[in-house]
Amino acid sequence: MTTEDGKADYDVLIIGAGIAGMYMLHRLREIGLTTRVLEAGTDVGGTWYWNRYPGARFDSESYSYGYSFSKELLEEWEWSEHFSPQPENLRYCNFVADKFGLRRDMDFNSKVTAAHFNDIANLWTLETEDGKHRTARFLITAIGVFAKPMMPAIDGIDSFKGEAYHTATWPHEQVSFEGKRVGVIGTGATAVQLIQEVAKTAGHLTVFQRTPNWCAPLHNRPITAEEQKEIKTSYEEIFAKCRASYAGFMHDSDRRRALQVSDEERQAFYEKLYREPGFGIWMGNFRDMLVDERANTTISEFVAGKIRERVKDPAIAEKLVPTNHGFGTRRVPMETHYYEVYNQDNVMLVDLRETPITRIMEAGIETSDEMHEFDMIVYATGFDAVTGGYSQIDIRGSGGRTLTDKWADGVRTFLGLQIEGFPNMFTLVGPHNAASFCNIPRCIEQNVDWMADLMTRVKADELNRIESTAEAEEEWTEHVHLMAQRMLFSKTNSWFTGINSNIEGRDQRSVLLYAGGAPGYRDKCDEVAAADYAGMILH
Ligand code: NA7
Repeated sequence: MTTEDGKADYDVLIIGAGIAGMYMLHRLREIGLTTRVLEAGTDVGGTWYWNRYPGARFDSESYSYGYSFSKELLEEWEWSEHFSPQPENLRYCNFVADKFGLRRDMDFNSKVTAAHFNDIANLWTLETEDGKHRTARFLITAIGVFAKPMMPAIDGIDSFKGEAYHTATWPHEQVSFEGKRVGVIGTGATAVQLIQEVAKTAGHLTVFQRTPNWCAPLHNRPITAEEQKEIKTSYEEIFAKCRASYAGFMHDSDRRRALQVSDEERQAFYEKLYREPGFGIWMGNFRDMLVDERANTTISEFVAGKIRERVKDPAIAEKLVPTNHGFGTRRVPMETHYYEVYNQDNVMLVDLRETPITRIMEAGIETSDEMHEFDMIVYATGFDAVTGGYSQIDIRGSGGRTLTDKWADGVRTFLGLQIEGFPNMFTLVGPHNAASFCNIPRCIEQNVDWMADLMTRVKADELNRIESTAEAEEEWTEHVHLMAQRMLFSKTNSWFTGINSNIEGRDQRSVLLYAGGAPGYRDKCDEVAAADYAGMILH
């Protein structure tokens, strides 16, 4: 593993100490590769480190979310709720880091600003914000899909004099809403979790909604002692179920088509799904629900009915019913009494389609018809999702070509794990990777295990350079596009399709996610490995 001009600092540098970076480090250590993780935060946890806003929790069953690789870990750790809250999730990440001694190979407060590949020496040089440089033969990004929070592009945003927070950079100290006038911008999965909490204690809460989403009940509850025992003995089945499912969840689609059954049967099935915990209503629904518009309309109408039942004021209920997309074609926010919040006297819904925000001022938010004064504004405005984490690092591959330039006309990858022209760089949970649309840890483990096999080969054969061919990239990218085309989500605007109103030029849909399902994706990765990494050149 030496280079022409000496030895690289490490065999592998990993960016990110979240679920993916932690497990990748663990596997590379086992292989005996020197590895360093660079993390912008002050500790491990990734998503669960940054997104500390009240209400943040899993939408996956807790026991289907944790790592599966260590029997001992599964035995030792106990989740307290079926859908665990952020503080516990972060404790879990810390528990794993302690158990496997991960921190000794991690540098915190080390935000990577640049990563340049040297074609002659075949190594990557990474620069961090503090000006330090580190080199490695291989670079593995483990930055997730939500690495770059987005503030809304609204005039006067810096002039507000009260407290202001973005949900993804939430303070480590307790934030109190008690008696305050709070404004929340956004109604995505994050906002829905947060709003339920703020409404409990705020003096007054104003929600600024631009696009209503189809939310579904989470039905969270504590795990009883009996259930705990049951969970411990059924981990194998739980993970097998996730492994067989389209997106790594404990829910997989029903084999029937929506219109194949009678109206009564369909209605009864929807009622059952609505009563059940978790993503069943999204991932365990009729098989054609996310691909056939007629099937999709039936579930949309059902959920619209539920919203109208739950929200007392019919005018407010109508504002909360989505009109421009069908159920499940954007990320389904999971909720606990979310709709009932709008029955409270201290909560007001502002529909930005009727009265858009004109600017933010010292005292609050001005819309086209009113000035709303606040003590606190919370921006639940999401992320520059999927690719944003890459664009904020100056990544240059072979011949100094930037990744921004490479992806200027659209994302292209091989398996969502490598990019032609960027040798020795691998993207865990990258765009076009099944992990970007998955119960993420399940797909992370697949990504990492596959990488670990490749790195075992690197070590055994003393490989210096691995790159994907342009043909392999072309073929995979075409396949990803084909898979996306059949899904209804590709016809709607959301982070799934790369739309972001806060970034100039991001008003055209693109294909970022792999919609072919996790099992098919795993098979394809295994095929590539079995064919001696067909599509990649190993030197
Ligand atoms: P999302 O799902 O991207 O939601 C962002 C929300 O913020 C959404 O309601 C947006 O409305 C709204 N938004 C964004 N910019 C503005 C401006 N400028 N004005 C008004 N409203 C705005 O992000 P989340 O954090 O909720 O969820 C991201 C993922 O994290 C989620 O899918 C989970 O997988 C975990 P819009 O819909 O664009 O009209």
